[in-house]
Amino acid sequence: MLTLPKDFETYDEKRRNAFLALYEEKKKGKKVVGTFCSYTPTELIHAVGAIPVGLCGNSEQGIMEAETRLPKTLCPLIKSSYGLAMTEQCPFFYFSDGVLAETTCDGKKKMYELLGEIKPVHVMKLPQGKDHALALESWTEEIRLTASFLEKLFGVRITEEKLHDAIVYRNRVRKALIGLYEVAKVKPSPVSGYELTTVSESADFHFTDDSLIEKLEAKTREFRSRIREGAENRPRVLVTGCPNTGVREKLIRRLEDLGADYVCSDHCAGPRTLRFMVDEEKDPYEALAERYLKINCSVMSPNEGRFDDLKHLVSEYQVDGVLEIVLQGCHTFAVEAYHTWRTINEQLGLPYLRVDTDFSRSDGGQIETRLGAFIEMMTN
Ligand code: BJ8
Repeated sequence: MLTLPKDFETYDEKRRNAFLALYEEKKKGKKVVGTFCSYTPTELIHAVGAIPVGLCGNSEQGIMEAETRLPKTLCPLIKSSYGLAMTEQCPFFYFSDGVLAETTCDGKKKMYELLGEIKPVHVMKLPQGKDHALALESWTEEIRLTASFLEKLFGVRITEEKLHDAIVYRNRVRKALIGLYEVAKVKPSPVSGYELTTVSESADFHFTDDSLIEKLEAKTREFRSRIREGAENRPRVLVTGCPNTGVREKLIRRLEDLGADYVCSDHCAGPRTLRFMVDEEKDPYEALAERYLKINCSVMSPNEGRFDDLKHLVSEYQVDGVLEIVLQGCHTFAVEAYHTWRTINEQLGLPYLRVDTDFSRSDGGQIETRLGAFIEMMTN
C-alpha cells in the first residue's frame, strides 16, 4: 500500500486552498485569465500583470449538467470543464476576467463557442501540423493577436521588458519542475510518483510568483534525501496519453498501491514539454511561437516527435512498462495509441497497457484487475 507523509496534502485539497488564495488576490484587484491547454503562452498573461489559472475539469462534477447541452459521448475533460463553468461551480472560472483557448481537438474548439457566451474567450488558431511552411509564421501572428486581446481586455500595454521578464521567469519555473521530475530517475525512486506529481501539478496553484521556484527546489532536495525501503523490486512505469489529473486516484494511485512505481509522466505538461525553453535573446513573439509549436500533442498531424520523445524518456527513466490513458471520446489519442503500442511493444519489447476510461468510478474494479495483470507482466 502506498505510504504518504502525515502532512500530505492531496491535489484536491491543494486546489481547494488555491480557490481561497485566488479570492484573496482578486480582492487586491489582481486580474485573472483562464487557460485550457499547454499551448497557451502563459508568459503573455504574466506580462499583462494577470494571473493564469488552469480551467480543465478533472472530476465528475459538472458533467451531468454539461450533458444537457453537450453530447454524452464527448470527452469527460471537455464536459466537466464546460459544466463547471456553466453552473458557476468552478471558482477559477468564476474569477477569470477572460479566457485564452486554442483550436486543438474538435470537441474543445466547439465547446469554446458556448463558453464565449459566458466570458470573453479568445481562441488562438493553432496550426494542425508544425511542419507546414506557414505554420510558424501564422502561429507567431496568433501570439501577437493574443497579446492585443489581453492588452485591450485590461487596458494595459505589454512592453518588451515585461514580456522578457515573464519569459525568464517561466523558463526558471520549467527548470525547477524538470529538476523535480528528475528525482524519479534515481533507481529505485526515493519518492512515489503519486506524491511527486501532486507537488509538480499543483505548481499552477501558486499565484504569488516569488516563492514558487524556491519551494519546488526545496521539495526536490527533500525528495532526493529520502530513502524508500523495499522499492528495489517495484516495476517502473511511464504513463502517457491524455491528461490524467481526472483519473489520478483510480489509475495512478491504484497502480502504486498494487506495487508499481509511476516514475515518468509523459503528458503535455510533463518533462517532454518542459524541456523546451523560450529563447531569451530573440524577438519575444517569435521565440514564444517557436517554443510552443514544438509541443508534441496528438492534435498535431503528423506527430512523430511524440514517439522519439517517448523512446528517450523510457530509456532515461529506466522504464519497465508503459501505461496509456485514453479518455472516452478522445479520438486523437485513441488513434495514436496504435502508434504508441508499436513503439513500446514492437520496437522496444516492453509491456504496454491501454486503458480507455472516463472520470466515473464505475470501472474501478475492472481497471484494478488489468493493472494487476500488467504489473505481473513486468515482474515476470
Ligand atoms: S497540449 S493534451 S492540454 S490539447 S483529452 S480535451 S485532446 S478529446 S486535453 Fe490537451 Fe493541449 Fe494536447 Fe495537452 Fe480533446 Fe483529447 Fe479530451 Fe484533450
